Amino acid sequence: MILHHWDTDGICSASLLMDKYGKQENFTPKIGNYFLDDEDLSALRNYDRIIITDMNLANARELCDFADVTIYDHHIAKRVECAEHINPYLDGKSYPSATLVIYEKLELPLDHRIILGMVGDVGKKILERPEKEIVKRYLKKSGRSFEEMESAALLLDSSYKMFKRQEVLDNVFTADDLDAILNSEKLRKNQETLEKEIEALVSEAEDIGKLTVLKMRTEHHIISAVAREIAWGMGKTALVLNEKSDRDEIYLRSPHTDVSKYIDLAKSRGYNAGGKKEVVGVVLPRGEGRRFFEELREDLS
Ligand SMILES: [Mn+2]
Repeated sequence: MILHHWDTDGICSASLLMDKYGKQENFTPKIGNYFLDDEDLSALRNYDRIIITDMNLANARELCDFADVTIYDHHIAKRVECAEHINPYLDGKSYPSATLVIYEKLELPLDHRIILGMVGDVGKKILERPEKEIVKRYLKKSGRSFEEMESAALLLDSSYKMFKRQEVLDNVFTADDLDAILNSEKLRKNQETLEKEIEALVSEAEDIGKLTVLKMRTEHHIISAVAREIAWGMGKTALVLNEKSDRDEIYLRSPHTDVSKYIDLAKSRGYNAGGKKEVVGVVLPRGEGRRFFEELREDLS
């Protein structure tokens, strides 16, 4: 059983692992959950061998109660002692993708999946990192363009953005064929729907001086894409609230200011929060988003 993240890097990592460990069943936590809930755990209880990739699951240890666990990852993480834990971060090394960890560790041939993992996770910025040499080597060898890599990563990411968990799982079995990704009718349809929706939402954003704010309601997993469009398009800090049927989400992105202190503020309120210097993502119980959104708006104004 291979348990993986729902994004391009997770899909490509699972596909690479199947080359090594054989075709097998795969699983992803519910989209948006960085942990296994009770339903997930009981579904996994039938497996005595589980490989986790591209996810730092809060409760991975629980799998060791019934399975041999191996982890291939690149996130900031603490060592899971009961598992075979392969993550260069544990030795202080930062890798742009889990696909690159797997590529090196298992000495696999270089193909598009290794590149897609990196492009999916870090985008164009990969061309400013030392790993750009690997990207260039692949593009030269294959005759493909960097733009094709970007398109394929967006297409694979469209499944989780549309909240299609089964489609994410299915994508693992076509990810070894780059043309199958690029020509997939269903993925293209997803992408079209998402682009239209993002464009419509971005046009609703309100410019209030130092800040651009947006309150929206969508079930799709696009808050980060919407905030990025607003922040980069307007050149201002973007603050976005999404009120979903089961939870509220807040996303803050600044093109120039360090906003990471708001991660701790959100955590101190008991909310789920994460991010980096320039981005903050917060998940709140349904109905609690508005108050925190107004507080952030005031503080940032
Ligand atoms: Mn990743």
